[in-house]
Amino acid sequence: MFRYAPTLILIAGCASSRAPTVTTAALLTERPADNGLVEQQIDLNGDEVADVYNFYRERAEASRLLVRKEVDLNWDSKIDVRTWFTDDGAIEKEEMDGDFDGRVDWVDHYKGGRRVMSEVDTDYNGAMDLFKYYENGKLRRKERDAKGDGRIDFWEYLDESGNVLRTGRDLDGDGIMDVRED
Ligand SMILES: [Ca+2]
Ligand SMILES: [Ca+2]
Ligand SMILES: [Ca+2]
Ligand SMILES: [Ca+2]
Repeated sequence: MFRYAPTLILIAGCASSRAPTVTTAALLTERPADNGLVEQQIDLNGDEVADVYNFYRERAEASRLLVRKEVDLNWDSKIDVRTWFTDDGAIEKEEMDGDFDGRVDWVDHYKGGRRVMSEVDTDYNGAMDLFKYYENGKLRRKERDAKGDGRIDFWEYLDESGNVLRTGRDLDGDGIMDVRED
Protein backbone atom coordinates (compact mmCIF):
# COMPACT_ATOMS: atom_id res chain seq x y z
CA MET A 1 0.00 0.00 0.00
CA PHE A 2 1.33 3.41 -0.93
CA ARG A 3 1.34 6.37 1.38
CA TYR A 4 1.57 9.74 -0.29
CA ALA A 5 3.17 12.62 1.49
CA PRO A 6 0.96 15.71 1.53
CA THR A 7 3.54 17.85 -0.18
CA LEU A 8 3.03 18.22 -3.90
CA ILE A 9 5.86 20.01 -5.56
CA LEU A 10 6.82 21.16 -8.96
CA ILE A 11 10.19 19.87 -10.06
CA ALA A 12 11.74 22.99 -11.41
CA GLY A 13 14.93 23.78 -13.21
CA CYS A 14 14.43 21.85 -16.39
CA ALA A 15 16.77 22.75 -19.20
CA SER A 16 15.51 25.63 -21.27
CA SER A 17 15.71 23.49 -24.38
CA ARG A 18 13.33 20.91 -23.01
CA ALA A 19 9.67 20.84 -22.18
CA PRO A 20 8.98 21.51 -18.51
CA THR A 21 8.26 18.46 -16.40
CA VAL A 22 5.48 18.49 -13.84
CA THR A 23 5.50 15.52 -11.53
CA THR A 24 3.61 14.56 -8.45
CA ALA A 25 6.31 13.70 -5.99
CA ALA A 26 6.93 13.36 -2.30
CA LEU A 27 9.52 15.52 -0.65
CA LEU A 28 11.39 13.27 1.78
CA THR A 29 13.93 15.64 3.28
CA GLU A 30 15.50 19.01 2.82
CA ARG A 31 18.78 19.72 4.55
CA PRO A 32 22.03 21.69 4.28
CA ALA A 33 24.60 20.05 1.99
CA ASP A 34 28.23 20.74 1.08
CA ASN A 35 29.30 24.08 -0.38
CA GLY A 36 26.44 25.93 1.32
CA LEU A 37 23.85 24.24 -0.89
CA VAL A 38 20.47 22.93 0.19
CA GLU A 39 19.77 19.31 -0.71
CA GLN A 40 16.25 18.18 -1.44
CA GLN A 41 15.44 14.47 -1.61
CA ILE A 42 12.37 13.46 -3.56
CA ASP A 43 10.62 10.10 -3.94
CA LEU A 44 8.85 9.55 -7.24
CA ASN A 45 7.61 5.98 -6.95
CA GLY A 46 6.16 5.89 -3.45
CA ASP A 47 8.73 3.55 -1.86
CA GLU A 48 10.03 6.32 0.43
CA VAL A 49 13.53 5.97 -1.02
CA ALA A 50 14.83 9.08 -2.78
CA ASP A 51 15.02 8.97 -6.59
CA VAL A 52 15.71 12.64 -7.26
CA TYR A 53 18.19 14.91 -5.49
CA ASN A 54 18.02 18.65 -6.10
CA PHE A 55 20.79 20.94 -4.93
CA TYR A 56 19.89 24.60 -4.51
CA ARG A 57 21.84 27.72 -3.73
CA GLU A 58 19.96 30.23 -1.58
CA ARG A 59 20.02 33.83 -2.79
CA ALA A 60 19.20 36.93 -0.81
CA GLU A 61 17.64 38.96 -3.60
CA ALA A 62 16.00 36.23 -5.64
CA SER A 63 14.43 32.82 -5.39
CA ARG A 64 16.82 29.97 -4.83
CA LEU A 65 18.73 28.53 -7.72
CA LEU A 66 18.87 24.91 -8.83
CA VAL A 67 22.55 24.17 -9.44
CA ARG A 68 22.53 20.39 -9.73
CA LYS A 69 20.01 17.62 -10.17
CA GLU A 70 20.66 13.91 -9.69
CA VAL A 71 18.22 11.19 -10.73
CA ASP A 72 18.07 7.45 -10.08
CA LEU A 73 16.14 6.27 -13.13
CA ASN A 74 15.88 2.55 -12.34
CA TRP A 75 15.37 2.83 -8.56
CA ASP A 76 18.49 0.88 -7.55
CA SER A 77 19.73 3.75 -5.32
CA LYS A 78 22.58 4.52 -7.74
CA ILE A 79 22.50 7.88 -9.53
CA ASP A 80 22.17 7.53 -13.32
CA VAL A 81 21.85 11.13 -14.51
CA ARG A 82 23.54 14.21 -13.10
CA THR A 83 22.76 17.65 -14.53
CA TRP A 84 24.47 20.93 -13.73
CA PHE A 85 22.91 24.35 -14.35
CA THR A 86 24.35 27.80 -14.80
CA ASP A 87 23.34 30.86 -12.77
CA ASP A 88 20.82 31.83 -15.45
CA GLY A 89 19.16 28.42 -15.28
CA ALA A 90 20.59 26.97 -18.49
CA ILE A 91 21.94 23.44 -18.64
CA GLU A 92 25.73 23.36 -18.39
CA LYS A 93 26.64 19.69 -18.28
CA GLU A 94 24.89 16.36 -18.04
CA GLU A 95 26.36 12.94 -17.40
CA MET A 96 24.63 9.60 -17.70
CA ASP A 97 25.15 5.98 -16.72
CA GLY A 98 23.23 4.29 -19.53
CA ASP A 99 23.89 0.67 -18.49
CA PHE A 100 23.28 1.30 -14.77
CA ASP A 101 26.63 -0.12 -13.61
CA GLY A 102 27.47 2.98 -11.56
CA ARG A 103 29.97 4.26 -14.14
CA VAL A 104 29.33 7.32 -16.31
CA ASP A 105 29.31 6.50 -20.03
CA TRP A 106 27.93 9.65 -21.63
CA VAL A 107 28.74 13.30 -20.89
CA ASP A 108 27.13 16.25 -22.69
CA HIS A 109 28.69 19.71 -22.46
CA TYR A 110 26.61 22.83 -23.12
CA LYS A 111 27.29 26.49 -23.79
CA GLY A 112 24.50 29.05 -23.71
CA GLY A 113 22.02 26.19 -23.26
CA ARG A 114 23.20 24.46 -26.46
CA ARG A 115 25.09 21.21 -26.65
CA VAL A 116 28.63 21.75 -27.91
CA MET A 117 30.31 18.43 -27.18
CA SER A 118 29.53 14.86 -26.14
CA GLU A 119 31.85 12.20 -24.77
CA VAL A 120 30.62 8.62 -25.09
CA ASP A 121 31.93 5.29 -23.81
CA THR A 122 30.33 3.23 -26.58
CA ASP A 123 31.57 -0.16 -25.32
CA TYR A 124 30.99 0.58 -21.61
CA ASN A 125 34.55 -0.31 -20.65
CA GLY A 126 35.08 2.80 -18.52
CA ALA A 127 37.03 4.80 -21.13
CA MET A 128 35.42 7.44 -23.36
CA ASP A 129 36.02 6.50 -27.01
CA LEU A 130 33.71 8.73 -29.07
CA PHE A 131 33.80 12.52 -29.02
CA LYS A 132 31.14 14.50 -30.86
CA TYR A 133 31.43 18.23 -31.54
CA TYR A 134 28.43 20.43 -32.31
CA GLU A 135 28.11 23.85 -33.93
CA ASN A 136 24.82 25.74 -33.64
CA GLY A 137 23.32 22.56 -32.21
CA LYS A 138 24.37 20.40 -35.20
CA LEU A 139 26.87 17.57 -35.14
CA ARG A 140 29.87 18.65 -37.24
CA ARG A 141 32.72 16.41 -36.16
CA LYS A 142 33.22 12.96 -34.67
CA GLU A 143 36.44 11.68 -33.22
CA ARG A 144 36.93 8.08 -32.24
CA ASP A 145 39.46 6.21 -30.19
CA ALA A 146 38.59 2.85 -31.74
CA LYS A 147 41.68 1.09 -30.41
CA GLY A 148 41.10 2.33 -26.88
CA ASP A 149 44.67 3.56 -26.37
CA GLY A 150 43.61 7.08 -25.39
CA ARG A 151 44.51 8.52 -28.79
CA ILE A 152 42.14 9.55 -31.56
CA ASP A 153 42.43 7.26 -34.59
CA PHE A 154 39.35 8.20 -36.63
CA TRP A 155 37.94 11.57 -37.63
CA GLU A 156 34.70 12.35 -39.42
CA TYR A 157 33.62 15.82 -40.56
CA LEU A 158 29.98 16.57 -41.40
CA ASP A 159 28.24 19.43 -43.14
CA GLU A 160 25.23 21.30 -41.73
CA SER A 161 22.82 18.68 -43.08
CA GLY A 162 24.71 15.82 -41.48
CA ASN A 163 26.40 14.52 -44.66
CA VAL A 164 29.95 13.25 -44.24
CA LEU A 165 32.37 15.69 -45.83
CA ARG A 166 35.58 13.83 -45.19
CA THR A 167 37.14 11.26 -42.92
CA GLY A 168 40.61 10.65 -41.64
CA ARG A 169 42.48 7.80 -39.99
CA ASP A 170 45.55 7.35 -37.89
CA LEU A 171 47.18 4.07 -38.88
CA ASP A 172 50.34 3.88 -36.79
CA GLY A 173 48.86 4.87 -33.42
CA ASP A 174 50.62 8.19 -32.86
CA GLY A 175 47.33 10.14 -32.80
CA ILE A 176 48.16 12.02 -36.00
CA MET A 177 46.02 11.61 -39.13
CA ASP A 178 47.74 9.47 -41.80
CA VAL A 179 44.98 8.89 -44.35
CA ARG A 180 42.41 11.42 -45.43
CA GLU A 181 39.39 10.73 -47.62
CA ASP A 182 37.35 13.61 -49.08
CA1 LIG B 1 11.72 5.95 -4.65
CA1 LIG C 1 20.16 3.84 -10.79
CA1 LIG D 1 27.88 2.75 -17.11
CA1 LIG E 1 35.19 2.71 -24.20
